[in-house]
Amino acid sequence: MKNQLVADILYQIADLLDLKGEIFFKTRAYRMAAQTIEVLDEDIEVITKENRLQDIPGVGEALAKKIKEIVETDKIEYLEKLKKEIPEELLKMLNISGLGPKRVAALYKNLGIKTIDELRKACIEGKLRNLDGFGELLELNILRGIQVMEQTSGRALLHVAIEDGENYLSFIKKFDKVKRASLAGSLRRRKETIGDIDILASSESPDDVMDYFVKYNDINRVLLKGSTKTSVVLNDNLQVDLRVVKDESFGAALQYFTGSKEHNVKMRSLAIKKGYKLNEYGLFDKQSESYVVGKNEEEIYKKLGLEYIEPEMRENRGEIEVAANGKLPKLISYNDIKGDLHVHSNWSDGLESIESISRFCKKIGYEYVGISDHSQSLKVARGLSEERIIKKIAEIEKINKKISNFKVFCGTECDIKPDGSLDYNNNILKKFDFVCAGIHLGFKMNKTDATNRIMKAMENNYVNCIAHPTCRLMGRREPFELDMEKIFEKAKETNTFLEINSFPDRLDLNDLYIKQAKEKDVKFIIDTDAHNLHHLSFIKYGIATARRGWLEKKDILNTKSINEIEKILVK
Ligand code: DGT
Ligand code: CA
Ligand code: CA
Repeated sequence: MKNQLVADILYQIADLLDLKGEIFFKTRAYRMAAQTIEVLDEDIEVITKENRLQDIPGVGEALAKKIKEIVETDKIEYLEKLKKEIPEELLKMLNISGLGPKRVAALYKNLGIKTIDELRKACIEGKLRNLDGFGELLELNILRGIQVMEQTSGRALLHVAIEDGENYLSFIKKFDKVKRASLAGSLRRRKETIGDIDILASSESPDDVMDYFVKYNDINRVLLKGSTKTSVVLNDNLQVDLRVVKDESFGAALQYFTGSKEHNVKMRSLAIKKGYKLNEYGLFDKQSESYVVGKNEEEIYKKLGLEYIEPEMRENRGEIEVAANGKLPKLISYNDIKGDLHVHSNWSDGLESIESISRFCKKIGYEYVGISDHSQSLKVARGLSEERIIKKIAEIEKINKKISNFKVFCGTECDIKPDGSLDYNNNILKKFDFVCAGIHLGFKMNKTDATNRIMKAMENNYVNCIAHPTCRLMGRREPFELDMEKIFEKAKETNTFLEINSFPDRLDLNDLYIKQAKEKDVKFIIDTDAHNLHHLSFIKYGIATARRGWLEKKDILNTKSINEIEKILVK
C-alpha cells in the first residue's frame, strides 16, 4: 500500500507551498486530499490502476495526475522542484516542533531568519515574542524543538538500524574465516536511536575478513579500510564500524565496543581497584601484565566480582553497584509476551479483520489478543460509535467460538478529552473487556493541566491502562511536559497499567521513565499499537525498552497466561 507515501508527499507539497506563501485554497487542496488518502480503506495503487482517482473527494484532474506519478515512481518531480526553490535550512526548520510553514515564512519575512542558528539566537534574545502569532511560550517551545531535532538528527531509529545491522551480520557470519561475530555498540544495547552500527568479529585472518566485508552489496562508500577497523556507509546513509580481533580477545572487545562509554569507565576503574587492567584485548594482571581472561564477556564480569550484566542495562545507571551485590533483576526475555493488547482492526483505522489478526497472533504463539480500536471522536481514524461497538462485540464472540485455544478481548483505545473526561460514558466503557485511555488531540497544554488530564482519566474505574503516556513521536513531536512522579503515584494508587508502546518512533514510556515507575511499583503492558500484521513484530522494541528500564516478567501484565489475565481484566 502506498497510501501513506502519497499522503506524506502531498503534506510536504502543502507545507512548501505555504512556505512560499501560496494562496490558501491551493494548499488546502493538497492537505485535504492527504487527509482523505491517509485513512482510505482502499489501496491507492488499485484506484490508480482503475483510473478512479478523481472519485476521491477533493481530487481533481491535476491532483490525480500528481498522485499517479507518486504511485508509479514513488516520488514526484513537482516536489523536487519546490525544494530547489527554497533554501535548505528553511526546509529543515519545518521539522522543528512548534514551527509550521506559515511561521517559518513569517520569521523569514519579518526577521530575516534563514538558518537554525539564527533562529536559536533570536529565541534566546526574545525577538520572536512581539511578532504577530508568536509569544514567550512559543519561543521556549521552539528552543526545545531545536534541541529535540538536534538530538535525533543524524541518528537512526532502532528498528531501521537493527534491520541493517542484522542483515550485515548474517552476511559476515557466512564467511568461513570468521570465527565469532556480534553486533556491538548502542545497537546491541538496543538504545532507541543509533548513531552508527558497530559490528565485531574474531578471526585469525583479519585482512581476508576485511576484504570480504567491503564486498557487502548494500554499501554506498568505504570510509576507511584497515586490518583492525573498517568503516563504511550504507545506501541509506547509516555508518557501520567493523572491527576484527583475535578470538581470545573477543569477549573483552565485545564488552568494550558494546559500551556504553560510561559503563566502561566504571568497569575499568573497578578493575584497577581489584588489581587488574581492563581493555579491549582482555583483563590483565596489573603487576605482571599477564592475560587473565577475555574470551567471553561472562568471565570478565565474574572475575570482577559482578553478576553478568545484560547489554541493555549497560548505561551506568547503577547496574554495576547492583551487580556487585548480586541483586540484578532477572530481565523479561524476548519471548515472554503472551499476547498483544493494543491492536487496531479494520473496524477503525487498522488494515486487517479481527479474524485474520487473531489467526495470525495464534500462529506466532500468542494465547490472546486485545483489539483496541479508536473511540468515537476520532473521526479521521474511524472511531467506533456505540452502535458499532455492540456489533463488534458480537463479531468477537463469534470469532472466539471459531478459534480454539485462543482468546480475543474487546478493548478500546479511548480518547482522553482535554478536561480529563473520556470519549465514552461509563455505560459504554463497561461493555469492553478492558479500556486503554490515551491522548490523541489537543496537545498544547501546560504541565499542570496535562498532568491533571491524565490523572483524572486514571481515576475512572473502567480505565485499565494509559496508552503512550507522553505522546512523543521521536523527531516529530516532543513528549508532553508532565509531572511524571505524580503520574506514577496515581498509576500505583489506582492500579492503572502504563503502556510501553513498541511502535519504533514512540517507545513510550521510555527506558528512564520505566525505571522510575518501577521504583514506585507501577505495573506495565507492552504492546505494539499495530495497524497491520507486520507491526505486530515491533513488540521486540518494546521489550528491549522494558529491559533497558530493568523490568522483570512479573512487572508486565501481558506476560501472564490467559487464565490469570482474564481474572485481572474482565470484571
Ligand atoms: P552511538 O553510535 O552514538 O549510538 O553510540 P555507541 O555507544 O554505539 O558509541 P560508538 O559507536 O561511538 O562507540 C561504540 C562503543 O565503543 C561505545 O559504546 C563504547 C566504546 N567506546 C568508543 N569510544 C570510547 C572511548 O573513548 N572510551 C571508552 N571507554 N569506550 C569507548
Ligand atoms: Ca555506535
Ligand atoms: Ca561506532
